[in-house]
Amino acid sequence: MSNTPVTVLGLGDMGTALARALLKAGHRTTVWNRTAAKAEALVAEGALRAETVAEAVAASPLVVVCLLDYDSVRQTLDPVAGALSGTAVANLTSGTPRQAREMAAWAAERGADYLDGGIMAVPPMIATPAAFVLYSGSRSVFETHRAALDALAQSHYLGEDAALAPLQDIALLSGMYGMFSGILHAFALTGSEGIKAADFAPMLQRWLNSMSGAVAGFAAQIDSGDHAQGVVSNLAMQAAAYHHLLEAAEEQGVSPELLAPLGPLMARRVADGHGHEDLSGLVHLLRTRA
Ligand code: FVH
Repeated sequence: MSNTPVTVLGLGDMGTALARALLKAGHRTTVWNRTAAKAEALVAEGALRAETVAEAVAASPLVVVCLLDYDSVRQTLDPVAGALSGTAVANLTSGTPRQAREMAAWAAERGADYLDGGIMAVPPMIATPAAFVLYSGSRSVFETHRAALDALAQSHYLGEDAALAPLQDIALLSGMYGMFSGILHAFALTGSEGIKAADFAPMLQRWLNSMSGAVAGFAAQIDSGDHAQGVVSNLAMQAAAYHHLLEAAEEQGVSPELLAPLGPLMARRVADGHGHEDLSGLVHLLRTRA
């Protein structure tokens, strides 16, 4: 169904970008926000303002929720729970896999069709080719409302378990923050000798681009369980070299706190007899739940 009427609950930076994308794609877009003034710009662009959550939910078959966290989602939806039967709820609020499963159960008890989503974009990226959204939960909501969802970003449906989208969203963000940690440490280190960040940045970017090629190799080793497969730089060598990173930080007066946790993990894995393998074997030390 194209041009389905859509309601957007939550007009923070992200909710506003989502509502604007829906308007631009020609959807009748009803908006609600706790602080009503945030709806004004969108209303000027053609959105319909709902005075209450109940009015907003009644306005459209698809309700996109983009609030701060799952507590605010429950605070917003609890009072209208009785009116959700038959409504498709696409909750794009960030949360954990457990929260998504609980929200899906809560929605099912009220007869609502629930789709969870993880937005892999910042607001200016919405409705550009760079943005994608991970979805999990009701396949029927995803398929029925695909056109509206595609107006926001490229859509990826991961499966019926509502936890799948937040799990992979958080995994992607974890990878990102690991990379950001290394970037910040690298700039602190070069800055300790007065090298301007802008001068070092192109080399850092080149190195990270080339090292991102390791992702596929690690994945093959993790899936096969053979961490020695195709190893180029073995763990024993890397553990010894990693010590230099921590020592250099100390010598240069840079805190090693963003880098430090990896050192003991490498040492443990080498001590356990895996020095000939690759770094990918560290996943066994991270998985504390069988
Ligand atoms: N912005 C980003 O870069 C990221 C990208 C990836 C996905 N996240 C997640 O999207 C959710 C919303 O993020 P946001 O950027 O829109 O956040 P804010 O601009 O801070 O707006 C928060 C909205 O939530 C409303 N709100 C907060 N608490 C309550 C509550 N108890 N009851 C009802 N509404 C509530 C708030 O309303 P108001 O303060 O304007 O009245 C805003 O509408 C989020 O999960 C990100 O992690 C964004």
